[in-house]
Amino acid sequence: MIRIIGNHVSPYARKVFLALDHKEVDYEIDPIVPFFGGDDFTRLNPLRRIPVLIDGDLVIPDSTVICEYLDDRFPERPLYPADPAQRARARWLEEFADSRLGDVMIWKLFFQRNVKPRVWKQETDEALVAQVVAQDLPEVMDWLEPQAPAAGYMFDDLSMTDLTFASFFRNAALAGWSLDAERWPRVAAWIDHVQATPLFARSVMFEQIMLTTPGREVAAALTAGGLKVAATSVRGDAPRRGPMSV
Ligand SMILES: N[C@@H](CCC(=O)N[C@@H](CS)C(=O)NCC(=O)O)C(=O)O
Repeated sequence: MIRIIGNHVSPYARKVFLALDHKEVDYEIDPIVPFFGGDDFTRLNPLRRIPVLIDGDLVIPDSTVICEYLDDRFPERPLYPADPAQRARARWLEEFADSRLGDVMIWKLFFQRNVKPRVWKQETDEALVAQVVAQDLPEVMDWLEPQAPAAGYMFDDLSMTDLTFASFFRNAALAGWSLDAERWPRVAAWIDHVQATPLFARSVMFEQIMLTTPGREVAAALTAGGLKVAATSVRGDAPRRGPMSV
């Protein structure tokens, strides 16, 4: 069975869970927090980042590479448009989200507000957060607003573009940022539409379990929620920074 190393708080791992759930593919999860991965985690992904997919002998890190693999391996209910031009645009938008929204919403905002105090027991740099909210986020949003669909999904059907952006905006919300629907109405309506799907709501349920359950009870809580949790884990003990950690 396919195994995913990662948990539903990560926007990158969430993308993969959403893709698997949309395609109704059976999988199990090793819900580690990446900083707590042990040596086996480093062997599987030298970048020490989640998600990592294991499918038999195949080990693949990186959310977009994984999602493209899943679309190739399970072509039912495709998550990338068939038309070449739309497909290229879907890939570009996903890359923009992974790198630029990742930079602003995850490495700056979510890291400062959530990861730093929780994992590293350090204070949030509020000056940096203020600069992100005043400058970086509006720049990103101003570019994104005319790209967003007038209604519904980005393309004819639900795609990785929708799931990816909804996933990053979820983390920005967890970090306390709320999207101004008057200033960026198209993006607001688009993200609301995707986040309101039962598919997305289910991922938020598991995210909340991760955020509110003591570590030793997480596996039981995720199982009770309907996930298959792997019998073994690449979890280690003390947290450590990876080669690309901020
Ligand atoms: N490009 C990667 C990025 C994955 C990523 O950065 N994951 C974060 C969690 S949100 C992580 O594992 N961080 C660990 C670290 O920074 O050391 C992907 O798309 O999967």
